[in-house]
Amino acid sequence: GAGAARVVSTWDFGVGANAAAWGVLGAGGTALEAVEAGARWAEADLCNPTVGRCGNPDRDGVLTLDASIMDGDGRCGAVAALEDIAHPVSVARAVMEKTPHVMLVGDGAQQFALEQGFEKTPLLTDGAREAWHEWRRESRYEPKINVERDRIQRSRPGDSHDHDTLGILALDAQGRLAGACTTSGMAWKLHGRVGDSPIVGAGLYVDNEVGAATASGVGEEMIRNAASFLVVELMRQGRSPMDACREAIDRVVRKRPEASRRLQVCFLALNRDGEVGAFALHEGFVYALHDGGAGPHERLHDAGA
Ligand code: SD4
Repeated sequence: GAGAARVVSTWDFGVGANAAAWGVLGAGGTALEAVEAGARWAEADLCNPTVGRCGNPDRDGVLTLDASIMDGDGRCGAVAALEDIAHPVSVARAVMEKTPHVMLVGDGAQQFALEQGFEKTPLLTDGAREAWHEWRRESRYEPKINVERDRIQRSRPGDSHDHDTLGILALDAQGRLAGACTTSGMAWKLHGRVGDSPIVGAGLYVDNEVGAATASGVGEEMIRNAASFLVVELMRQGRSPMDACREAIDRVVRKRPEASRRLQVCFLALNRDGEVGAFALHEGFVYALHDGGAGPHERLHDAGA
C-alpha cells in the first residue's frame, strides 16, 4: 500500500496531473518520479493555454517554457525561456541529475536538451497563434485575475475549468517530498521574461524536514517575496500549511497593496505529515488532492486577504 502517500496540484486540471502522479506513487514510486509524471501530463494537455504545448506565446509570438523540479533532499533543476521542447520538466530533471548546475536558460537550455536526446518540436498551436493575432490588435499587457476561467466560461457556458500553471507536490510512502512546477508563463509577456515557476524558492520549494510549497499567479510577486521559500520557512516555524500560505499572501499585499487588487497570487503547501493547505489573494483558486482514497477530488479554496 502507499500508506500516507499523497499528491496535490494547482487548479482543477490538477486532477489529471494527480492521476498521472498517482500511477507512480500508488505503485510505490518516489515522490520525485511522481511529480515529474504529473507535470508531463499537464505539459502534454492540448487544452491548457498556460502550460506546455498548448501555451500562449509572448509578445513576439514565441512560446517559451519555464519549469523546475525539486527533491526534498535539496537537489533541484530548472529551465527557463526554453523553446520547442515538449517536456521542460524532464529537461529540468536532467539539469538536476546530469549537470553540476541548477538552472539553464534559453538557447543553452535547448542545446542541453537536444544533447540529452529530447526532440525539437514546434509547439505553438493554431489556437495559440490565433489568440496572439487577436491580442496584437490592442497589444495591452493586462493580466486578468483568473485568466482562463473567464475565457473558457465564455466559450463553453457552464464549464468552469481553470487552466493555468501546474504546481504539483507529492509525499511518497517513504516520507519523501518532491515538487515540480511547469508553465508557459504570463501570456504576452516580453520576450525573455522569466517568471517564478523555474526559480527555486519563488515558484517552488521543497524540504524533507518541513514540507513543500508551490505558487501560481503573477510570478513577479512570488519572486519579489521569495514566496515558496517563505511558505516553507513559515511551516518550519510551526504554521500549518494553510496559515503559512495565508501569511505569505499577507506579505504580498503589504508589499504592494495597490497592485494586489488587480493581480492573482495563489499558494499551495503540503507538510511532511501530509497536511495540505492553500490560500489565494482573490477568489477562484482551486487545487486537487489525491490520497488514494475514494478517488481524486477537488477542494475549492475560499479566497480572502
Ligand atoms: C508566471 N506564475 O510565469 C506563472 C504564471 C501562472 O497561471 O501561474 N499563470 O508568472
